[in-house]
Amino acid sequence: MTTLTPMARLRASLSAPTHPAVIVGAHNPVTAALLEAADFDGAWISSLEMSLVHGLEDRNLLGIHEVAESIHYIRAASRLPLVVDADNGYGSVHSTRRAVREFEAAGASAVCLEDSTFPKENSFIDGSADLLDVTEHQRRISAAKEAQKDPDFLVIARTEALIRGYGIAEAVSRGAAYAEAGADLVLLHSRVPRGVEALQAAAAWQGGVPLVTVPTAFPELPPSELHAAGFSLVIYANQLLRSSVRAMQETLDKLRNAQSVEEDCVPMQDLLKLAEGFPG
Ligand code: SPV
Ligand code: MG
Repeated sequence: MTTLTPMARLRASLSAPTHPAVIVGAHNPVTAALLEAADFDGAWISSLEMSLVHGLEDRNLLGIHEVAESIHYIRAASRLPLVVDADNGYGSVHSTRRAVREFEAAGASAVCLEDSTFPKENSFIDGSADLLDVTEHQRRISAAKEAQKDPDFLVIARTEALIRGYGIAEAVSRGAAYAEAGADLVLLHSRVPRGVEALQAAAAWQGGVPLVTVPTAFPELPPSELHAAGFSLVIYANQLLRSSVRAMQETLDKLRNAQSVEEDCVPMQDLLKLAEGFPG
């Protein structure tokens, strides 16, 4: 059994020579326990997934305390490294600082901070959210680094420059500015199909810190290929919620038609076994 802390494990998994660290969105303790059993490198606590399971849109509506409480329950059920999507730091340097303190205390191993204005919008919505001034996001990144307690805690700086149509040069220069401000990793988020833009941005990257990608729009590129293109961390942000919604819809259709769904369900014993790993 490993004796490394979740934070140290995450750091170690980022420097594997031939493959990236791969983490997956976990929106509750059950999904985190499944990820741990399946031997992933960590869980992504996604703002989209967490907003949806709280019955909210992904628009900065979740509060710091609500996210911290969710981290607390997930941490109690799992030793996985937890990378928390902290949106834009909830709107200010002060709220960023508080979020990092609360999230680390609740069990987070890393936070991701994006340069969107408040209120943010999900990256797959063509809305009115724009980019923060570079210097303001640099101040939030620095504040996050100052607020962390454990030296192994990681701060990922994310730019929405590609998402909002500002182009590769702007994304790369923003990423470099955030690395200068202290970010441990940089995420140049893109939703252009086949990873065309993400791969070009990675090829242009000279910011000196490792790159992160969220391949929602280019799922056909396997982690090995993304690693070869320069990405050290790959985040499958929402696949477990999306696949479980599909499974629930299919089960509901069958129940509505009085068909058996037993073959589609894990046995009751599997649920009870999962619960054995949770705090008593
Ligand atoms: C999330 O999972 O909340 C993310 C990734 O931030 S995205 O949905 O692409 O914005
Ligand atoms: Mg998000």
